[in-house]
Amino acid sequence: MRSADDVLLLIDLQYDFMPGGALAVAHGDEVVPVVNRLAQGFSHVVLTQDWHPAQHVSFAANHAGRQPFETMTLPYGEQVLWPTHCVQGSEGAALHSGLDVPHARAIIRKGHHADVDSYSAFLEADRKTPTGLTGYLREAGVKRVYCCGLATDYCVAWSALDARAAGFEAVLIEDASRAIDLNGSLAAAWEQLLAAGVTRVQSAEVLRGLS
Ligand code: VGL
Ligand code: ZN
Repeated sequence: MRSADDVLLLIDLQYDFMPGGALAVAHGDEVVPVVNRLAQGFSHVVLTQDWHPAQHVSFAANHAGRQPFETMTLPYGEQVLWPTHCVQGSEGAALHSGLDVPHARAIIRKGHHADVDSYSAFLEADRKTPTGLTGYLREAGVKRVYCCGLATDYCVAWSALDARAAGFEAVLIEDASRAIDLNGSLAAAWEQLLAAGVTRVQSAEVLRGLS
């Protein structure tokens, strides 16, 4: 079992990011058994849920004439316009029923402000509004955050980068994550992650206690 210094952060394991979902990540469902195994080794597990109001600014459908996967400039910067996904309370926003993490302590819902997106579990896309996760983890004595889930190049990467920025050690478990990979976003994300000091590991190393 991992020490109380460590948390496993399971990101956005929701139906809309699974094959057949509104914003499907290829092979996204393959991570479910992997994260279930990982979770057995952590006493502290936290989940996130992407959790948007129907009128959310990141939805292409809310911008006349715009298509999914185009980008648009918003007051806080560039925003990819996504298919409508993870609408609060919808089936697509529900966590995958194959997740086996009954001991998870908290679920952080993010992207709930209609006018700001939040890929990160720590800080919204305006780069100013905290979700509260930093304070929660600090109070719980966490030093190291193991990140995995969906999608590697968006919510997992941004969360790992913000974990580092908040002063935690950050580890991204590559094979417990899958990417969207839009216009080279996966390679760009890894470049940023490694430059920021995020450690790239495989689940087998974590399970063997080597990482
Ligand atoms: C995500 C795009 C939009 C993610 C969430 O979970 O990576 N990506 N909303
Ligand atoms: Zn979203």
